[in-house]
Amino acid sequence: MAIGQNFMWGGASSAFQVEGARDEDGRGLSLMDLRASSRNHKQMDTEVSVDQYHHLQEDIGLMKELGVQSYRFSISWSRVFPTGHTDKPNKKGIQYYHDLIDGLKKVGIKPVVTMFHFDFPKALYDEYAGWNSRRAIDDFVAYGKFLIDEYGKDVAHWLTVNEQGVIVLDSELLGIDPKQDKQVKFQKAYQANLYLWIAQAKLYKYCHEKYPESLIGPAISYITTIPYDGTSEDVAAAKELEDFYSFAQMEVAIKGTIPQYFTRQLLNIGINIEVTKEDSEVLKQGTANFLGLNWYCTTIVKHKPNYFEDEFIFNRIERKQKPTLRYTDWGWNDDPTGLYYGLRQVMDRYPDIPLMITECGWSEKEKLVDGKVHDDDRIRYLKGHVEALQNARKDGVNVFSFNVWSMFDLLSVGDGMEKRYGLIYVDRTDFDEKTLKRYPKDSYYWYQNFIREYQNKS
Ligand code: BGP
Repeated sequence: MAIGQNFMWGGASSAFQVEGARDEDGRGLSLMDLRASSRNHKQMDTEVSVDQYHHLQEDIGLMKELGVQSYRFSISWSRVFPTGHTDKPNKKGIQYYHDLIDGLKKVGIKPVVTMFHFDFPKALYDEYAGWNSRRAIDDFVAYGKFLIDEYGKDVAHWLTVNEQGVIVLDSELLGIDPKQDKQVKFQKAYQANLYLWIAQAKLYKYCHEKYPESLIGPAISYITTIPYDGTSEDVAAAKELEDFYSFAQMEVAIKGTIPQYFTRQLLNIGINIEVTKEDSEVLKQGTANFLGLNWYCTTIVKHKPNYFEDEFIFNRIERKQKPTLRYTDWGWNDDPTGLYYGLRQVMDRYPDIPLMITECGWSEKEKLVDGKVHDDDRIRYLKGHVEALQNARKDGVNVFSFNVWSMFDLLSVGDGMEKRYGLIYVDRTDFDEKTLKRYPKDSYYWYQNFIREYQNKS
């Protein structure tokens, strides 16, 4: 694809982070709702969130005005199937996503649809402990096949699972008690990791058979990992962490085999994953034909003195900051060259696989003043990253879409409404729903102008 041709500039969100309407129209609860209600007061308020459910047409209108070509969102499994099982569909839930997809189509925006973005149905968790059981594979596959059958004629880009690397490390997302013994926790989490891989392989295969033209793959948390200084130990540590955390996920999706470095890393800490012959066959037979990359910042690592001991990679490094880089209040840096370098690395490994940036963004604590938000730091971050992406394309990287995280202010997974990412401000705080009115920030107008100019040039 030549530069400029059919490129999709867009924005992203996920169901529990924007929809609200938690208890409406027959929706069932998810594990994210439980996590939310275990927090103080209304922080992480999935009950209302930023209420996209009731602002759908207005939000689509704002995206149309912005001039984007894609909107990445996720489907809430428990809105479509409140019990998690496909034999009990929720008509209103199914209709909501038809309305969203049709609404986008009408204004020329392509839907990029995530099947599972952290929000596992509570009912299935109560039944058999969710991803901690092999039974989750069949239920997820049935749900995913339903989505492909129901929406597939209007959806050309599917993302199966969002950030599996994060799900496995944040055991609450798997319903595993975070206070449990570390060894037990990791054993369960990495076994669940296998079940997630198997389920996705089955869906890749199904989608290729049913819609050979469509693209389907995972949304990987890709953290480009940089050595702190020039020592070979730091270079090796950076490679090992990046391989274990990000590339192992890509390898399984694209090649259908579990890399030895991944298995060895787990064996080092006494974790042995049960992989049957049949599992290996399933992984081989179903592979992704594109990759979504959630890319925010680089991680800069320094090795610890015990570097060559048989220890988990996470314990053998420390994360460092570079004074030359800007950081958000949450310690995420602005390092666009890291994106360029990361994309080059992915191209080296998978030259034939099209890539999409499924998330990329800058967080701030923000206040509305006279109906405006002057988010210059976000503009600077985005400018740098779209430029890095274009440089990667000039060098032959087949990246065909960039989706800003996030289109609207939404519930941050870690920090509720305090940590804002949106191009569009939503008038609410953690503890006060306020008016929920939408206000385009300065970055919205910057992006609008950028997209226009890009189109005029190409
Ligand atoms: C990714 C998730 C998103 C989003 C983002 C920012 O891990 O896919 O859902 O939230 O990171 O993270 P946070 O909200 O913790 O700042």
